[in-house]
Formats: sequence, structure tokens, C-alpha cells
Amino acid sequence: MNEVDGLVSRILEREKRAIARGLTWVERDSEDGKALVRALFPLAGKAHIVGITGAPGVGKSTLVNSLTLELRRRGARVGILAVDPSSPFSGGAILGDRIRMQESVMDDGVFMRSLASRGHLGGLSRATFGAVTLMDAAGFDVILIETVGAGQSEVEIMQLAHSTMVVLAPGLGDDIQAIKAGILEIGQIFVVNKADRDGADHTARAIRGMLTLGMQHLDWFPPIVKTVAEHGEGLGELIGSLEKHREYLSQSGELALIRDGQTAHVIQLAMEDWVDREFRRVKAGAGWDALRQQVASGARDAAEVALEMLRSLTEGDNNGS
Ligand SMILES: Nc1nc2c(ncn2[C@@H]2O[C@H](COP(=O)(O)OP(=O)(O)O)[C@@H](O)[C@H]2O)c(=O)[nH]1
Ligand SMILES: [Mg+2]
Repeated sequence: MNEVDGLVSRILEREKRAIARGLTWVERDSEDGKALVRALFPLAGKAHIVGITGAPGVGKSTLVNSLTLELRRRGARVGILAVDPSSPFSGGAILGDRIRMQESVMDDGVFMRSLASRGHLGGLSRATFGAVTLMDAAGFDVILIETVGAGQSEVEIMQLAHSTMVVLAPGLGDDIQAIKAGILEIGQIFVVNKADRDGADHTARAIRGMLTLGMQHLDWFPPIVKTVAEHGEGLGELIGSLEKHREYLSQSGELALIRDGQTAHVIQLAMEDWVDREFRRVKAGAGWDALRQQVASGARDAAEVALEMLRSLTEGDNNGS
């Protein structure tokens, strides 16, 4: 048994150290990490993947924390990913989140990991996809993805989720911010957290007003749930909404479509990896200089050369593994 296969079976045994190790491979995007994700993908597809997004300070991490406790109480195993596209390092906020979450959720049914952007954003959404696949295969029933930051990065990462909750808080003008960030479109459930504060009803009404503009025709109309994450209030209703949305996805066939899309994604990633690897090999080989000069001088077309390279590669013994 090679190292990847060995890790796969330990992950399926739900061994925490194996899960941690696999996530590190995935985060580094090593060859082993890529192979691991490919091997685990067929074993994934059971978890409910839930995105949690919203402006900093609205209470996302607190909500993840109390949601996790409530889900645990109901017997679900919970995987948590805190994704930070804005920071190239594990910054203070994320570190604080990590500590706070670990305090309350330390049993075997919970696994928490932070993913920070190390380079380009594509790498981060890829790492998130791999991490979700791994946690799913490891038997976590619910996977919560909290993203920090806003805009396109968030949208990209949230496309991995089956159900995305947009969290807002009263009194921050967040309703307006949400529209600006284009966040309204990606939410299937809206959470007005800090409902212990003045203005929660106003915020809820503002969201409802914005949602009714052009959303009546949809089969799923996003519910708006008020919570006090700090005291665990409103979680029953929130979990109910999540379950309903999951049911809706399943009934409507959207869940199967999402899985189809993810399968296509896995194949595309494998193809890109293969091309990447082989291109590096060709560049290191004899004949590269001549080829490069032919293209530079216009003697040959770049696409024609690329096609010839691909053809010669598929004739070899390269099977992409
Ligand atoms: N009053 C009140 N404060 C809350 C509630 N939930 C979270 N907070 C506080 O809001 C602040 C930001 O919370 P955090 O979870 O870090 O927000 P995040 O940046 O969205 O992850 C913290 O000081 C929390 O204690 C709530 O329901 N009510
Ligand atoms: Mg947070």
C-alpha cells in the first residue's frame, strides 16, 4: 500500500491525525495532496456543505461555534473550515477564532481547520475544495465554511457550498453593504445575528424588501432567521432552515447537479495538473530550446506546437497518476 492509499483508509477510519495530515497535504497542494483528493472524491458527497459569509464583526465565528454545539447535541459530526482570502498569513483574527472555537468543541465529532491565502486566490478555493472533499469522505455530516473578506473571492469559495448563509447584524448598515458586495445573490438563508440589539427587526425587513425585488419567481425563497449567537438563541430555527434547504436541493434535483459540477471540476483539475506536470517535463528536456526559438521567430505557431506536444505525451506512458 502506498502512502496515499494508507492515508485514505485511515481517513475513512476517521482518525483525527490522519485527517489533519491529509488537510496539510491538501493545503500544500503537493502531488500526494492532489492524489488524495482524487482518491477521496468518490467517497464524498454525503455531507451537507454550509457556507457562512458576511461582513467582519457580525458574529460569524460565534455563530459557527454555537451552531456546532447545537449540531453536536443532535448527534451530527461537524467539520469546520475558516477560510481567509484576504490575508496571506494566519492573521490575528483567524487565530483568535481558532482558539475560541477549540475551547468549546473539542470532542471527536468536531474537526476545525483554518485555511489562509498563501498566494493566489485560485489556490485557496482549490484548497477549500480539497478540504471539503476530505472532511466529507471522513464522515462529517455537516461542513461549515466560514469566509472572511468580501467580493469575488467569497463568491468563488461559496460556490462550493450547498447552502450559503449570509449573516448580518443590526445597526451597521450591513443591508446596504450586502448589496454592494453582491452578497445578496449568493445567500439561500439570511441570518440577522445580534438580535438582542436594537434594530434587528428593521434589518430583517430591509433584507426582505430587497429579496422581494425579483425573487418571487424562485422555488426557494430565502428565509430570514434572527439569532443571538452569543447565547445560542434562534439556532433551532436556523438548523430547521438548513434542513429544509437541503431537502429542497434534493427534491429539485439541484443536489445532483451540484455533484455533477464537482465531478467535472475534479476531472478538470486532474487534467490541468497533468498538463502542468508534463509541460514542466518538456521544458526541462532536450529540444526545448529549438522549439521555443521556432515559436519566437514565427516559424511555428504556438498552438500547433502545443498540440504536437500533447499528442506526443498521450502516446507515451503518461496516465496522469
Ligand atoms: N450582542 C451580541 N454580540 C455578539 C453576538 N454574536 C457575536 N457577538 C459579538 O460580536 C463580536 C464579533 O463576533 P465574531 O464571531 O468574531 O464575528 P465575525 O467577525 O463575523 O466572525 C464578538 O465580540 C462577539 O462576542 C450576538 O448574538 N449578540
Ligand atoms: Mg470570524
